[in-house]
Order: sequence, then structure tokens, then C-alpha cells
Amino acid sequence: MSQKGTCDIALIGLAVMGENLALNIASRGYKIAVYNRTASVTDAFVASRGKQPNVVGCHSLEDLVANLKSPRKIMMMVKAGPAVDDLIAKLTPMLSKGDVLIDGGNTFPADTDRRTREVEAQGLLYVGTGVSGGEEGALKGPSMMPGGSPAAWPMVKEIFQAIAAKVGPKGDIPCCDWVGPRGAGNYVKMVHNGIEYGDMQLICEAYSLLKHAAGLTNDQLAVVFDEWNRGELDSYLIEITRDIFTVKDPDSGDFMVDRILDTAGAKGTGKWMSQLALDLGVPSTLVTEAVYARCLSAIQAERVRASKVLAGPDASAVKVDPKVFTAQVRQALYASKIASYAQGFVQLAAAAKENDWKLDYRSIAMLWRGGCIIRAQFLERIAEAYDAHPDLENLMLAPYFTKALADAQAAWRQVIATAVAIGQPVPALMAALSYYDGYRQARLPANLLQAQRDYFGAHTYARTDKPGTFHTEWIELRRPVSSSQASR
Ligand code: NBP
Repeated sequence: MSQKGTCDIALIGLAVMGENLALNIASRGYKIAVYNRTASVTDAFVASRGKQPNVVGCHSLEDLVANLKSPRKIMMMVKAGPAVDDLIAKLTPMLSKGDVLIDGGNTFPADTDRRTREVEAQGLLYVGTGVSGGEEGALKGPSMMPGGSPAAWPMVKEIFQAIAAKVGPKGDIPCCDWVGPRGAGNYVKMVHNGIEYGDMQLICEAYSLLKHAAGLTNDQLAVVFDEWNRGELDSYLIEITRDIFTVKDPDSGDFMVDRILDTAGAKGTGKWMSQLALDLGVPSTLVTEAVYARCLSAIQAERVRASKVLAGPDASAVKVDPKVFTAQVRQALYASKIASYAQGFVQLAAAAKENDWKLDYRSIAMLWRGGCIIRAQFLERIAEAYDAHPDLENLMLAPYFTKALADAQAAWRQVIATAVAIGQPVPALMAALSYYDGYRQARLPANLLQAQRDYFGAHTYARTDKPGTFHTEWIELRRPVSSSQASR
């Protein structure tokens, strides 16, 4: 199907994301050449949803390249990892100086760093772009987070911004802008996914508390989430959660949510964010707890056995007023969400410093405002916070959020106290509150920790009263302890 030199862009990989992105691109008036490693997939696509003049199916990479206008733009939507390196190796000999290779997959940021350097060394340009919004976003307008070779941005900007989700009062602000060099786009997408992990876990904990402590039914939960979706928690995840509580299993007539096994899957981007946070030494505790919560969910059979052995509290002794408690959970969820996003932006700032990127945090908040899974009203408040203070150290210090946290903290503490009293695990809510409480302490107990490290390992310590590095001979100076001392 040769249409030599007529296509605006090419796309490789026609699985769910690629197929929908190709249709999105074609629907905006761009002519697109498509290729899939398994040719029957290409044939099936161009014979069905892709049967339109703007879509050109190709059976070889050579054909795909030949069909493109120069400078060529080729987007890969394939499984992240070796498949991308494999394609780069095959494509680069067929390309000319100034052509652009684009990876739209969930790629580990360091891989994009390496690939950008390797591809640029061959005179080509490289883009690693986050694409969020799942298959529906890919079709109707995803949030896109491109990074890579800065010279590639003017070449792909028009198509990217045309296919991206739009927000703003006139619905004309694209959720796609240049993020930064090399792996910056993939890093921002990874943090987006990590925040998504935190949001989902927080919502699950709120669900569990409303169900177990307040005794809400699925019908009542749907009403609560509907109400929440009209206020400060207004977001895609709250909206779909509301919908989930309304769906019944056509076979049994039971609520579908009650029929689903409680073992959560994961594809790894949350784990990456957590691992990279540890590398940077920043406390992204919400995503980490969310990953661990999925791990704990996965050992379902073991938990069922343990549930028959390990004691819990007498939950029936704890009484809550469902209305009051529901309002408190709403506040706890909102406060925890603020702490979670604060952690995400702190990690981005640390990564930017480490990698010498200049990130625009206001712009990043706006990229997530539409099209993606964490899209929420609340991101506009974050954008405003960074607009007012581009170098904000921590989102929790922006006056709007400082006040929101102060207003919510009593309810937040009460909700966690209730969770502890009834024995319901709320790791993300607790991690959020611990982060808040830890961050607002002028003095933490790390003085004792430094003493311990110096005691057993001579790791030295700094002092509060004079500069320098110190070591104490703890064993020589220690004194016997008698119980009578404690009463003095
Ligand atoms: P998958 O991640 O399932 O990948 C399947 C595609 O990769 C198929 O087209 C397959 O071709 C192709 N492929 C593989 Br596998 N190895 C290849 C190779 N060596 N050479 C060429 N093609 C190869 O697809 P997806 O779910 O559409 O996701 C695509 C990318 O987008 C991934 O990186 C994913 O993480 C990311 N993403 C996915 C979502 C989502 O909601 N699914 C959301 C956001 C981002 P074949 O047909 O010949 O096997």
C-alpha cells in the first residue's frame, strides 16, 4: 500500500494504545502510516476501525519509512523495554538527519536518557513522551508529557497538541507541553502514575472505613462519592468510583464490586517512582505504601488463613455517627491527597536538580488537568500555587493548602484514630498524616538516631550548639542505670 512521501507521521504498535492514538491522529486531519510487528493485526485494523483515507497500513518498516514526508516522525507505541531498543536499531539506518523517533510507552526515565543520547549521536532527534488516559484517552485526547531532544519539540508540537485533551474555560488549552530534556517527560509520567497509585489507595481506604465503621451500603457509597465529586475532591477517580458502586453483576444481580477478588495487580510504574525516590533520598511514602498495599493484597490465601489466627480489636465497641464520620473521611481524604501531591512535586524537584532539568511545575499541574487518570479540579489550585511561587519548597506551604490542611487536620486524626480502634488498615492515610506531622516538626528524634549510629559505628554527629563533626566514646561515658533514677 505505497503512498510514498505523503504521510505526516507514522505509528508502530497497534495494541490498545497505538490503535486508538492512530485513530485520534487521523481524526485531526493528519495522514498516518501504521505498522504492527504481527502483520495480521495491521490488516485487521485497516479493514475495520482504521478503514479511512488518512490511515495507511504498512507491512514492513521500510514501507512505513518510505511513506513519510521529510523530516520523518515515527512514534513507537510498543511494550516498554527491549522492544523499543530493537525498533530503534532497525529504524535508525533507514532514517536521515533531523528525523524524529518518538517513544510513547511507559518507559523507565533512564532508558529515555540513554536512548536520547544514542539517537542524537546518529544525527536524529528523540522524544520520550508520557501518554496518559488509558485507551479512551488515547482515542479522545490524552494528557501528554513529552521530553527528549529539545529540537524535536517544534516538529511534533502541532500534532501532539492537536490530539491532546483540552481544558480551560474555552476548552482550548492542550494538556501537552514540552517537559524537558532527555528522560524528563517519562519521569513526569512516572510520577503521575505514582500519584495515581496513592489516590487509588486513599480512595480504597476511605471506602473500607465508610463500609466498616459507618456501615454504608454500596447505594449509599455511590451517593457519597457523587457528592464528593461536586466539591474539592472533584476528579476522574472519584467519578469512576461513584459509578462502580452502581454496577451490578448481570448474572448474580449482586454488586459487581463485591464479586471482585481483593488482589490488586500492578505494572511497575509505582514501584519505579518509589525506587527512584529512595535513590534521591526523598520521602515519597504514599506511593510506597500504595505499592506495599497491593503486595499485601496479592497474598490473599495467606491473609485468609491469618484472619482466623490473629486477634483484632472489638470493632463493635466503636460507634460512629455515619453522617459526621463520612464528612470526616472526606476531609481526611482531601488532606492526604494534598500531602501525596506535595510528595510527588518534591520528588520531581529533586530529580530535576539531579538531572539538570528545569521543570515548570505550574505547567506540569496543568498537563494533568485533563485527559489523564489523576485529572482533578484540585490541580488548578496546584497550578495557582506554583504560579504565585515557582520555587515553592513544598505544596503544603502554599497558603491555600496550608489552610486546607489546618482545617482538615482534626478530622484527619479522628478518622485514623477510628481506623486504629476498629483494626482497619489505612497505610496511605497514615503515611500522609505522618508526613505532615514529620514535615512540620522543628525537631525530630533523629538526635537519638545519630547517637545510636555514633555509638555502634562511630558515624559521628553534628551538634546543635557548635559547628563541626563530633564523636563520643559512649561506652566509656555511659553510666549504670538503676530503676530508682526513673522515679526522680
Ligand atoms: P503493550 O504494552 O501490550 O504492547 C503490545 C505491542 O507491542 C504490540 O503492538 C506488539 O506487537 C508490540 N511489540 C512487542 Br510486545 N514487542 C515488539 C518488538 N520487539 N517489535 C515491535 N513491536 C513489538 O501495548 P499497549 O497496552 O497498547 O501499550 C503500549 C505502550 O503504552 C506501553 O509502553 C504501555 O506501558 C504504554 N501505556 C499503556 C496504557 C494502557 O492503558 N494500556 C496507558 C498508558 C501508557 P505484536 O502485535 O506483534 O505482538
